[in-house]
Amino acid sequence: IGTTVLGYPRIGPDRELKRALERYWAGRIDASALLATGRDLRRRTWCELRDAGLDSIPSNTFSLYDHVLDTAELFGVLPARPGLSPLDTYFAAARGVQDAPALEMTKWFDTNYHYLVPELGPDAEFTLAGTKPLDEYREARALGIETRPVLVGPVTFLLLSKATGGFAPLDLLDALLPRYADLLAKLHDEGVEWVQLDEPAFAADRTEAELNALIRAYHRLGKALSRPKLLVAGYFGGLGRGLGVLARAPIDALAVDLVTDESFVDAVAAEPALRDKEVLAGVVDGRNVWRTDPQRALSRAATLLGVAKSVSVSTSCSLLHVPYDVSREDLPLRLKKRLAFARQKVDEVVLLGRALRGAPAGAAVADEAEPADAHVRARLAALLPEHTVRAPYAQRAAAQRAALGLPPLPTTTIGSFPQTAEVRRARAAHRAGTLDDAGYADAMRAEIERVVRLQEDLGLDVLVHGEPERNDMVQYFAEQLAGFAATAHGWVQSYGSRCVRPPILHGDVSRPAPMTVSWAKYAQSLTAKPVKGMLTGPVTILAWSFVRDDQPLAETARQVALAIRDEVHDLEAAGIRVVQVDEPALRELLPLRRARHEEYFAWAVSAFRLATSGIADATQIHTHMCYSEFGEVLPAIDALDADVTSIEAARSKMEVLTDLNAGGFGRGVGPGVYDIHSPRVPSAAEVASLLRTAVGAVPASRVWVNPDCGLKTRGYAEVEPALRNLVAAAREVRAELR
Ligand code: THG
Ligand code: ZN
Repeated sequence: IGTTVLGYPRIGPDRELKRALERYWAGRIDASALLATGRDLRRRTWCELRDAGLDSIPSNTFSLYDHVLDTAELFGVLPARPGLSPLDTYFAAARGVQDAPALEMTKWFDTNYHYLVPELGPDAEFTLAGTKPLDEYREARALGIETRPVLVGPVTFLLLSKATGGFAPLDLLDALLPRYADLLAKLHDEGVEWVQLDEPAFAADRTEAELNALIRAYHRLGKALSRPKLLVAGYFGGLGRGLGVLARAPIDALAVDLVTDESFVDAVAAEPALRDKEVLAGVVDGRNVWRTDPQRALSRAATLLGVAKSVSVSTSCSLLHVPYDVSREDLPLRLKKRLAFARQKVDEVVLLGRALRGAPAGAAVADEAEPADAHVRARLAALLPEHTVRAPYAQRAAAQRAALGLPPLPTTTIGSFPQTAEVRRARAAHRAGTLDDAGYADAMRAEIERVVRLQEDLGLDVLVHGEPERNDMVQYFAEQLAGFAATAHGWVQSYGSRCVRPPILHGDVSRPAPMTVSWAKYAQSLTAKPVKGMLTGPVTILAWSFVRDDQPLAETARQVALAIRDEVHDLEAAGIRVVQVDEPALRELLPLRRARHEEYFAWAVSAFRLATSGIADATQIHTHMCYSEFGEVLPAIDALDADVTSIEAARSKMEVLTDLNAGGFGRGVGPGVYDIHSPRVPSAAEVASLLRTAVGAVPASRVWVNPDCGLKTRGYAEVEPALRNLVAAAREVRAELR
């Protein structure tokens, strides 16, 4: 198969796809213009990969929204929408339409990419309904480029799906496999030589039944009479027992991730059944932005020579998770020389592939490591266990009751208020240099005042400043912390047309100056009610950045935690009595293998506690979690020792409370009672009913009343009445408590 990459970014180097999608949804361009943008992006990608000298070029890695959604469409299991075109039926599943909500969205393994969760009923009927892999193969061939169609493998596809109604998705495997076989036959007839089937689900712990499904699937597909050669890719970690299964399966090649878990290379080298397989050694990290050390990568790949029929070089996973091209970035040269984005990683793969066949390898990465910050190192070295411990909760709770004087069932919001066009304009003008610092500060203060007055008028108990000055909850802090760099074009797809620009954490982290204090202090000056200071926690800052890989994550987490701790202390000194430190990504960084959980929890929890201790008992620490199922991390949430935890629960109807209780969680909790992901305004009666459930599950003295997430993406037309209803509901249930 030769040198290749497992996938490539698809949003466009200048987010061309994002723009085309959003214009199409707004009715400003038609379907043919949207599809033309997609075609153009695919052509540019294939030509680029060919010109770079890869031996095998992937296709079907493009998607108009999401590749799992594409797979559901391909096999005919999207909800039908009579009256809509196939394209709009696809988008209806992704985004919802009037009266029909979108499919659920969730994190793609431990990445910051989100996929759509296919829903399969017990009598789901798979059909080979689509032709996308075939169409894209033909499209490339018309350009004179032979490609390798990439598909989500059948077992991973089912494991990522949701079964509706008392059965496991894997029960449908035997119904699905014939359709994959049909597709393989069609591709074979078309002249396709290789197909790639992705099975990243086996980088996580899997049951006996799931491993058996993997055996069955690849026995069935491998034995198919008419098929291209099969490459199965397992990534985001070592394959555990899946390795032996795939090595023994009648497939032709296996792609392994030799980056995420370095010890996996030994398991692969010790697998005798690989001798009749081609192996793609994933030695170029597909998820991070650091240049590959050619000597280390080569020696890893070379370990497999003689073990497999042939060995070639690839990325550890799809390059979907990194930006396009570092050469466009204006960054300090010393840093830039150490970086490789997707385009550069392709060159690395080509060079390493040649070196593996005897050509001279590139020079070892000789670049200067970042100089250590002696002050940061000394502070870390001086930390003691007591720096992560606060007084017992009961003592803190009493001090906070006295200091804050809040009613029972206190009301608050998660932090951000709607970002009006005016606010965005002011931020953009400031960035562009057409609005000076003073003018910008005036605009922000005006917005903060408006938001504070509104909250007083609504009757909320703990106020926020509304965060008009922030773009993204990680980027905002990264821009102000030493040790981080920001990119100009480094967009990475988060879901559909939405992107993030993860900052690059490249050196020792410290906080040169307060980051949020002036805004919080200004907001507090406008009201007698407590204003919450709003910060992002160390785990989430790491999760949503590209992080240096030359020291343990735990060490980097402690540096970030110290910087946040400095900010917490300055907020307290400035008279802020409540500080919220958000950790929405606590679940996301949870390792895929259970054996690694304990170690993760230890450093993640201790980083949060380091950031939030050393303050007065009366200073109240809040945290907020969203975007995930929290079952597996409940013990860690408890261990954070925050005084109040607000958590996404509006859609799961307060189930999380029962879980928290079962886990012995004994502090304040704010189950979200208003689903901000929907434009619907909940009635006061509806919120009151959720609150009654909450006070039934948790002692009323510990229940807080809040929406389930920040309000940044909503409009005031919905937010104002919704918050009014939320306050009314709190008052109603409060009255019932007496
Ligand atoms: N920040 C970061 N990662 C995240 C989130 C975040 N991952 C999880 C979740 N939140 C993902 N959600 C979103 C929601 C909206 C957008 C991106 C991710 C979004 N992005 C703008 C866009 O694509 O137009 C760009 C924003 C910008 O200008 O920076 O709307 O909150 N890091
Ligand atoms: Zn949230």
